[in-house]
Amino acid sequence: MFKNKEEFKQAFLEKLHTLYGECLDEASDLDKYNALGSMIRDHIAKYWAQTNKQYRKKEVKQVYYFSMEFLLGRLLGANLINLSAKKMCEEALKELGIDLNLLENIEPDAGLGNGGLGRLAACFLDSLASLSLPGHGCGIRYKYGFFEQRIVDGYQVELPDNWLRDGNVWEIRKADNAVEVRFYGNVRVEEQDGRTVFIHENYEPIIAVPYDTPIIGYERNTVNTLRLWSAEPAIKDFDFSSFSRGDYVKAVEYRSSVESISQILYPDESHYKGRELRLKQQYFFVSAGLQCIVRRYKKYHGSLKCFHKKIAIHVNDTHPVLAIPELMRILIDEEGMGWDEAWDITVKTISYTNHTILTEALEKWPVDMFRNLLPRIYMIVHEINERFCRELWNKYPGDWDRIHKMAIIADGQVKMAHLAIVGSHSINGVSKIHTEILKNQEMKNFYEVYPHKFNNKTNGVTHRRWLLKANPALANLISETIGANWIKYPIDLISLEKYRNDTAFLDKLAQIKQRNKAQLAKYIKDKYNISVDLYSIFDVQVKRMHAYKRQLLNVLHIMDLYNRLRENPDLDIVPRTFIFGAKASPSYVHAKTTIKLINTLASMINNDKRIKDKIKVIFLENYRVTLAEMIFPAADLSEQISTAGKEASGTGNMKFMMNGAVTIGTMDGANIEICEVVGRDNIFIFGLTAEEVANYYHNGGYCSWDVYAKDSRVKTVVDQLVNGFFPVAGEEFRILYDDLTHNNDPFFVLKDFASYADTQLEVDKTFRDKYKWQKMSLVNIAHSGKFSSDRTITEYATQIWKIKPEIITNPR
Ligand code: GPQ
Repeated sequence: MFKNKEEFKQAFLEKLHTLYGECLDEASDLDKYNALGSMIRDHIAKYWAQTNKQYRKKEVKQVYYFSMEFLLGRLLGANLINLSAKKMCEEALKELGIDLNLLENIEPDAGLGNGGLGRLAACFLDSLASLSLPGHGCGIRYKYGFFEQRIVDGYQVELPDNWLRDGNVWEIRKADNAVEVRFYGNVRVEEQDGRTVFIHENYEPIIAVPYDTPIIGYERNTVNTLRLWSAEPAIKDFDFSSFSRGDYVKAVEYRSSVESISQILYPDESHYKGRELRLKQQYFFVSAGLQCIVRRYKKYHGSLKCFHKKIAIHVNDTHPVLAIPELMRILIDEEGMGWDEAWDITVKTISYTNHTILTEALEKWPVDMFRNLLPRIYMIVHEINERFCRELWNKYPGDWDRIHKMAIIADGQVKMAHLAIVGSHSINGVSKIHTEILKNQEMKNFYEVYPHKFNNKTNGVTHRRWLLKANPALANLISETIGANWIKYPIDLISLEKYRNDTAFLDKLAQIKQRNKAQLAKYIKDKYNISVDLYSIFDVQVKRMHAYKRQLLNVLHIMDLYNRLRENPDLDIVPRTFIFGAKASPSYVHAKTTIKLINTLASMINNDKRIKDKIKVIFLENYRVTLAEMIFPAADLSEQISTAGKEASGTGNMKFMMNGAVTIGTMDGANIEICEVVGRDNIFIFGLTAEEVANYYHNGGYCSWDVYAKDSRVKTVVDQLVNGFFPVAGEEFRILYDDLTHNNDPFFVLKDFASYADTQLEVDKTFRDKYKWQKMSLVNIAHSGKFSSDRTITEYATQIWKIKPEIITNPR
């Protein structure tokens, strides 16, 4: 980035001058952070321009990843690494008396996502740029990101995440590229020169303004773009017509109703709630994004006839699926294309990823709401549905039931997943098992009609953030041992396999893990004043709080262990530190109650002198990307214990593995593929299989009460939820008790309890054999290359998007 430290220091001091008119000793940490960020932006500007210029000049095909969420986390550290400037920057700043680490900690997380789905999008952007692939992100610039979680008296309390308060040094507002998005109103149909035209009138116009963030590839010249849209009133300041009529209040209301569109990220993960504002958000960014892509394409190509040959649009779950009717609208209404040609282009342009089979996540918008908000788009969806149903009728004459089930519009609802399947050329699941479930169960009818559209793309995570950045000590050891090629070709990590019996190497691995554990322990001590045993097993479950992810299974097992310890304080166990991190959706009672349960249990256990500190329970508040970067490197055991068939893939499982944690998990999502590569000996598998679970769901035969009645350990811990064991809790945990017993335990927590507890005993036994454990850890790291998002993105690029790497030359 700079030739030498001297040059860097000079530039840094100048930056402080020009930005703030300050000398170093007057500058605040925030100013210093901004100066450094601004320097990086200056530096990459010419690469950014060169990237765009080359894409344009060579007319390379580009992909746009449309997503409601991009969970980026912090950018400073990641950018410095990708620019290979971290070391120099760190040293130069040090000479100025500045701690780079301290500046990194100034940056708020860009928390524009809920969890796995949003973080996957962020990993994909990193891999696209690092593989020199022409691919960009398109989303919403939420003013408030995912809420900040505080724990008060054991309860989750949500605070607004005002992440833009101190500005955002990475983004550039591009007011010139603003576009108009239209809501409400009505459609007038007219015949003009023998053609039917559709005129959308009396609509409410909204201005979409883009903010661009550079996405820097690792040791490449590539700088791609993440474009996030912000909603602004169409008429500057107030709606002057209302204003001049003296309707001041109405004018202000209009303004705030417009701004509300990009105000807040909805905190409901994998859960659909038919809110109009959410539908508005979806159309808002999809329409803005598409208009902007089409406008640029037309500028250089004139006609849109070959649009799909140069542009691919990927929709991340169904949230951006309005891209299908919106592209149809642009092609037909604005370009005057006929339906069939427009449809052909649209289907060839769009591809779709499904991220869950949970029915409560399926988006189904009420027809009335949809038609009222998006009258022209509704007409198009209606027409797509008519044509699709006709096609089905020809294929399945008389099979009303099937056609009704498959229709895009039925029972007063618009079914977004159906629209996504019909209007795209590729539908993928996110792990092998998930794709099989889609093909053979959830979307069976559609698979029968469009078998060629379905394919699997097992998820991956960027090893640059999750290993190189998060765990520099391990990354260094790996590079010293097998060379640094793995950073560009993560599959090379497999070379580590040959050290599996090298005790000297295994000792080095163990030392690094120990230091990472000490670092997390220090954080825990500083923040919660709890001391944890550095030689205990760090047993970690961090992810969104959900019934299907079964944090409750983990908790019930801890309660059982605690019971055994109280009976026998000398019980021979390896000490354990159970670590949780999880945010619950603010309205999800089961999830919030589980958080309260964990915290209640934690304070009981952590203060119980009788058990001699053998176990501790820690709930880490406000789990987010930045905290995750400290947690994964410190974990010994990775908890991936969802009900089999429910977790589409999981990606935390991959981050743990990459950092040498061993998995205890069910045969679910990507756990199955992790098991495949590391082998049964290097993972702890327990519980029902997806098939067994599906069988119980379809044919019955599971009675949780029987398990409760027969297994005394289960009965004891389940009873403890309501029998006064938690003295101050009263009836608080009754809903968990009821769910497990009277509601027949929908996620098979009790059914899997025995198998889980037995497997935990095996974990305990294995951990005592130091080298055995370290070897398992090593094997996990060595095989984690497959789970780099570089592998995933290469598959998307070659098999779905048909895009090729474009090496960006050095700009002048
Ligand atoms: N996922 Cl539908 C989310 O994070 N949010 C969602 O709204 C939906 C799915 C997750 C899914 O639960 C995980 O199993 C996946 O690993 C992840 O998406 C990425 O595919």
